[in-house]
Amino acid sequence: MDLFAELAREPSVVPIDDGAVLLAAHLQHRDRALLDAALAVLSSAPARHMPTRSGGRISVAMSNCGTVGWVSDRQGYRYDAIDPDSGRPWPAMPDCFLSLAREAAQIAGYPSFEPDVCLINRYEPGNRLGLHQDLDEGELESPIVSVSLGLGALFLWGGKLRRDTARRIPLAHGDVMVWGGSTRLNFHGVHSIAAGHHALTGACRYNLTFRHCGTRAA
Ligand SMILES: O=C(O)CCC(=O)C(=O)O
Ligand SMILES: [Mn+2]
Repeated sequence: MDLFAELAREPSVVPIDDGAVLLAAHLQHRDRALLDAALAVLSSAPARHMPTRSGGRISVAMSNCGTVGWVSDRQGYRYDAIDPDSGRPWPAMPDCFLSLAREAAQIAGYPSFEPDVCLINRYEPGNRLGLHQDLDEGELESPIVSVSLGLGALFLWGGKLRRDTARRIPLAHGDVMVWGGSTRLNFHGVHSIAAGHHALTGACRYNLTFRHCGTRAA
């Protein structure tokens, strides 16, 4: 799909589940500024394949901005105010990230969302994210706001239990998924990314996942 075809997509709000909506084609002309801001963050805190407790590496390359960042290592998952690769605080959250996340949450019915962390995921073809719950945050009242840039993806939207059948929801450049309330802890994931080229991002997909972590950082 070329850039002009994508810009021609009409924004729409698609109900997905109780508390979960897809803001399709929501970014419109803001995509380049968001991508530039993400790349600026990554130039000071490069995306990396974080180690896992079991000794492997996460398939998706990740980094963060905000007052804390989500990290994985041999000790497990947690939020930390310091980037373990640099020993420095994570880069500040860019203003255009904050305003977009607040706006998307508001449209989805979460008017007081104040993200303090944005996890930046960089997917290359073949990268995937297995079914998981976002449950490392200090409070679970706030929603998750998840922005897609670049190559398309099949988002797996599961249920309360890992074994629940997951729907496959196609996500395109400019789409924003928001979930919270009674589905805040639903299992979700991303199917292996297909090869392709995107006019703005080349052969990759970026995902910005905004969360409110609160006081649980180490
Ligand atoms: O890449 C996505 O669309 C989802 C990312 C996600 O679920 C996460 O980072 O926890
Ligand atoms: Mn997640």
